[in-house]
Amino acid sequence: SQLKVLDSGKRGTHAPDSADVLNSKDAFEQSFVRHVETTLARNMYNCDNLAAYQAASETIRDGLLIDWANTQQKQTVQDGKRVYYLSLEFLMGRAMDNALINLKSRDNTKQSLSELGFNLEDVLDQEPDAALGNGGLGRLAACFVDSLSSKNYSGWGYGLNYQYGIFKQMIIDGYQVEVPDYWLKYSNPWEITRHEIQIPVDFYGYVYEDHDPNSGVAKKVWSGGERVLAVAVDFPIPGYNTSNTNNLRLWNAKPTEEFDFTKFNAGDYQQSVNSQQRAEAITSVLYPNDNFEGGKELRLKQQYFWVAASLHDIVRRFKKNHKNNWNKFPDQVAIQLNDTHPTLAIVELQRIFVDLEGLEWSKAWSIVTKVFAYTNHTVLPEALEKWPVDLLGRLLPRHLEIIYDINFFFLKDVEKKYPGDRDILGKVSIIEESTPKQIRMASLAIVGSHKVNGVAELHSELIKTTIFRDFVKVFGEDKFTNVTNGVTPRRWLRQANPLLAELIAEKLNDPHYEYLTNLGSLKNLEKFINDDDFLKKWDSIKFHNKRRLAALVKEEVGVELDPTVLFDVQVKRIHEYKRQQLNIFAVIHRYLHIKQLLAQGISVEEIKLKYYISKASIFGGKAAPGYYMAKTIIHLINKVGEVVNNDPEIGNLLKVVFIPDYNVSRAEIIIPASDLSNHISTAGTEASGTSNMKFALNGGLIIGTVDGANVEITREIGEENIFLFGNLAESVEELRHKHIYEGVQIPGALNDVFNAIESGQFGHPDEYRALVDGIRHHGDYYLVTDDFDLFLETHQKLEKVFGHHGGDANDKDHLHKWVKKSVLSVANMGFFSSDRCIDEYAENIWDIEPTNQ
Ligand code: T68
Repeated sequence: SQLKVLDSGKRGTHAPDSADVLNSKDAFEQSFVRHVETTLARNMYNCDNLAAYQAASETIRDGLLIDWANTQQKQTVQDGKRVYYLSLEFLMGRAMDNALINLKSRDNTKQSLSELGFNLEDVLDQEPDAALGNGGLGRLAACFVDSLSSKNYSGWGYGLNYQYGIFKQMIIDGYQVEVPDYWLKYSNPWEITRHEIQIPVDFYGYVYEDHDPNSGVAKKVWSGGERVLAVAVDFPIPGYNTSNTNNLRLWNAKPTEEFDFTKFNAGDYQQSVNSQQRAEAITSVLYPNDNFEGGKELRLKQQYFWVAASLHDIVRRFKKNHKNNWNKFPDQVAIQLNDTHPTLAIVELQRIFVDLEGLEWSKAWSIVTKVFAYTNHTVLPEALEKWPVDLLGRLLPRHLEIIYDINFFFLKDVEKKYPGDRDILGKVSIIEESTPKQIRMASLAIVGSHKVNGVAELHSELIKTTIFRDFVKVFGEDKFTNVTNGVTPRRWLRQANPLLAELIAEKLNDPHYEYLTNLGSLKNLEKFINDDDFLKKWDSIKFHNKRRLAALVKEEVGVELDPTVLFDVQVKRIHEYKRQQLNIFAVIHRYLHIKQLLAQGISVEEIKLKYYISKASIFGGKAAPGYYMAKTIIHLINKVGEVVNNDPEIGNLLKVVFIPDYNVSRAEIIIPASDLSNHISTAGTEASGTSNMKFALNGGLIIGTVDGANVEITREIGEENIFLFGNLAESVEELRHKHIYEGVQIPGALNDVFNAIESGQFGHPDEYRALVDGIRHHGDYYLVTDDFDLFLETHQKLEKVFGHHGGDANDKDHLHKWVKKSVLSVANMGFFSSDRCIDEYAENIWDIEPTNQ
């Protein structure tokens, strides 16, 4: 059928109108063939799936670029306020299916490709993930740009175009092995390099004072020592059901043409080229730490490079329309800081105003603080950014002076409010008087912003009473607010779970899927809660999705999962605070108990009826390469899997798998297939969590602690539809204290688990020494012992609800207990759309309104 195109005279005709490629099969096919022949320089006879992906995405991109250009023009003419979302991570995943869905071009493309002899799913599967992020924070940024476009806001993302995204994870002998992710192996059809947009960024050097020859006024001049160019690379972000197409601008670092002639003339050609080569290193690799700060110089260089380029771009754009009418700047520009990573933007804008534009300090500062707002994503002390003063002073000497000045004026105000209170001055100072002295980036971000927000209610309350307590005293409560996270239903429902999205559209009588931008309408699903036919359909979609996941597991892990058993999932970055160890310890306990029952002569059938339903425990997630304890947890999960899965007595009663290389496209398969997912962080440690929302939106139930957004999910869907357990955040401090002063009490069930681990059942016990001893002898900081029995009890309870339906869709008990909870969850998840979230930012923080379309 590939020949059909060649026969039907589609070659050699003039280029089709780019907009038509989205809606007309003829136009798509013509463009596709043209891209195969010209862009790829291949021909239709040797066009494989990869080439088909490339030609198809070039074709879709052509369609996309028209909307993109029109949007940029319209926004420039309307000249309204724009928000800039500064994030060091954008975890976009694949672009093609998302573009097809948002542009409503999926059917046309599927049919066209089929006529050309290709299967859309296979073609989509060729695309590498754009994995320029670690976890929740990076994926949140990706959901936000989708919502900004879909809700017709004028909003750009700014970030870095890493050549290497988060590493690929392989599991070898049960250990994590990191492989570089060179995602740009083939040219990336979704990025447009703007060679004409090049912004010089300086590092190092020194500061001197210059005097205006006329006025004699002193002025600071920074003479940089190393110059790198920031080259813009743009990614169009299509909105759903709208032509509004915003821009995501990621920077590439390139050498300047400047050349070290002193070295060259001294005969050292190699050296003079070397320093130039170093430039590219700045945007070469994403730091693979989630909720941890390593304090590396190159990381600080990345931050300043990105922030300087973005701000100069923003200021340049402002000046085009408004010259130096700086009073208007806050009416035109809002900048959101995604965590403290872009905090230097505050300092850079102050420097631009004072040093380059000649504004008076306090005038400049009053503009700066109207522009910025800061989002906090963690209370974990090891994740709070601090930079040594001497490192920052060497890399950015002028910026260090400005930070000191900001701190000086700020502390003067604090002193006025709390005369003679040395204690509070030390606590809120931007400079930590430690050895070495450090700059507290969160303090700087708070002082330079007009709003500070947490990402779920509990978290936003916690930051006010713990890490930012003293700033609340200084600035008052109103500066601190909450915006509960959300996720985009386009990717996390329509794209990941097309069958469920379709059933919902049918039930809501919404053939154009308008509920995807109005997620509150899911509420109408409640009307069908007593419709057995509907419940059966609902359950059979889950079953279908479980088979899809089972096929992935078979392919990747070699283990056969029975899709009728409970799929019990925990996929997220591996971190002690997220407590994958609690989960795997409970799995070991279950295995040991089953073995004990079998040894007593109780049959598998009897165990299934009286003790445990059949289940598969499914894990996935990456550990930071330097995080030993997280890697130990991965190893234990894999070793337990080896033992359990190869135990001939166990059969489908229990399986344990670790899916390697958890990423966005794997999440799209795993999440819709979950019956139950784990969100079991130590209370008060998980700021929000966003996968909890994705699972619930796909009809999976949650077992979780009273932490992060679990609290609001419970409020929305009802406490009878979620399985909460564990100690509360308010008890954590006291329990930790007790562990230290009275010793850790190991519950009997957990002790059995530890004994089994120490007997060598899962490999040499030394492998797990740190993990077990951390609990037994080093204070059990994450309260595994306190929550272990509660976790087991909650499992007993929920497994009764799930029942033994064994995939039998006629099991009324399962249908009426579990599946109803599933439907009620989905029906009440409307609040967690990132559209709602973006509307809240727009109204309460950015003061912007949607553009006219
Ligand atoms: C996550 N943070 C929070 N950090 O842990 C999660 N950290 O609760 C929340 O839902 C999510 O942010 C969105 O708000 C992260 O993902 C990082 O990845 C990170 C990256 C670099 C440095 C520190």
